[in-house]
Amino acid sequence: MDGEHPERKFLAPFTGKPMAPPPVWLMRQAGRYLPEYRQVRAEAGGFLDLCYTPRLATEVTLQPIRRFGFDAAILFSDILVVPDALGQAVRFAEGEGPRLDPIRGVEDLNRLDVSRTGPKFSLVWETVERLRQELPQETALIGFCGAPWTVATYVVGGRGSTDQAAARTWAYRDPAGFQQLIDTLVDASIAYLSGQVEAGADVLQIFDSWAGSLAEDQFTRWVIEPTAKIVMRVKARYPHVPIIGFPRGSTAELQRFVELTGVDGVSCDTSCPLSAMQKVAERGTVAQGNLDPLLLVEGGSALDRRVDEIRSAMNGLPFVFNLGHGIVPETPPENVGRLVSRLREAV
Ligand code: 1CP
Repeated sequence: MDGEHPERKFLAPFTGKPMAPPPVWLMRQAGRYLPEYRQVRAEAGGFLDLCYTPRLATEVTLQPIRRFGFDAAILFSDILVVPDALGQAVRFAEGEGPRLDPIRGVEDLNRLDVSRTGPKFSLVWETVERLRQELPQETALIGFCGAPWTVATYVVGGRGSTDQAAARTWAYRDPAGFQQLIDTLVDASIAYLSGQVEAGADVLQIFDSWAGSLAEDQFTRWVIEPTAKIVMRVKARYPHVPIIGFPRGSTAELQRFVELTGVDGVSCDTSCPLSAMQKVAERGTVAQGNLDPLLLVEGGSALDRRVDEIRSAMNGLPFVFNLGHGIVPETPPENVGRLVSRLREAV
């Protein structure tokens, strides 16, 4: 990876080289906090129309790169493109989260069909191709998907929830049936990620936003095992492409997650102690994180202080600076500029 694109500083920590200052990108770096995003979003109509229109999805991916010069761009898409492409129509109502007609048991699984995903996945792959042509050579491009568990919580619940109860109870009631759903999502995710690599993605991230709601045995079966399958099968085809996992809310399981999934990097949420990030990085896995997104809303000297603390705690270790979760819409864009300058000041 280093050999292929030495100019992409983002890739250095994945070859075991710590960087000072560390590379930086921010989850949800494209989005509603940027006025230029809101303008394109209005032009696109629906949110998924934006994801499926390569010209517009490319434009919103590039917006934060132009403004802030992040070391990596992340493809603009959504984790719910996978169920949508599988045949479970996803709607985004204005001012509300996603809505899907829930799949509640094995009898509904025939509504999902991996062989149907091509047309919609191709639109996302076309965005990746355009991005690789338009991005500066030194900017890495991150492709992504949702982890099967987190995507399943929306497939089964039909919407976001605080406790993921619908998916958790199906998994207890009928583990064999729930396994079929997870296997379908594993297969679709591998196809989706592979196409992104073929189209030019340098790095992949797997978002498991709801990993933290599971008991230990359930975490092993529904978070670790499916993620390990995806990592193994994608790496068999593309051994040079680093994969970052994001098992949000699972600090206590971080080391086990890293060892058993085979990820090259792990994104750490805001509540993860810096000592835990150091431990992971000392053992050779890239740690990514974990500034509180609300500190980016607040800004000022409190933001500067914490940026300095995280940077110095991770100095000399394989590390990528990021937030602990996505940028919130209330974030003043100038605070993002302040963070990036602060991080890149002479170390
Ligand atoms: O109105 C709008 O413009 C929609 C807001 C929005 C955006 C900007 C949604 C709806 N998705 C996205 C883009 C997005 N989603 C990206 C793009 C790249 C970037 O980071 O800049 C990524 C990586 C995601 C991933 C995503 N979508 C996750 C995992 C990460 C996380 O935030 O935990 C999840 C859980 C989703 C589902 C989703 N999509 C959108 C919303 C509002 C939600 C959350 C729904 C809920 O649980 O209530």
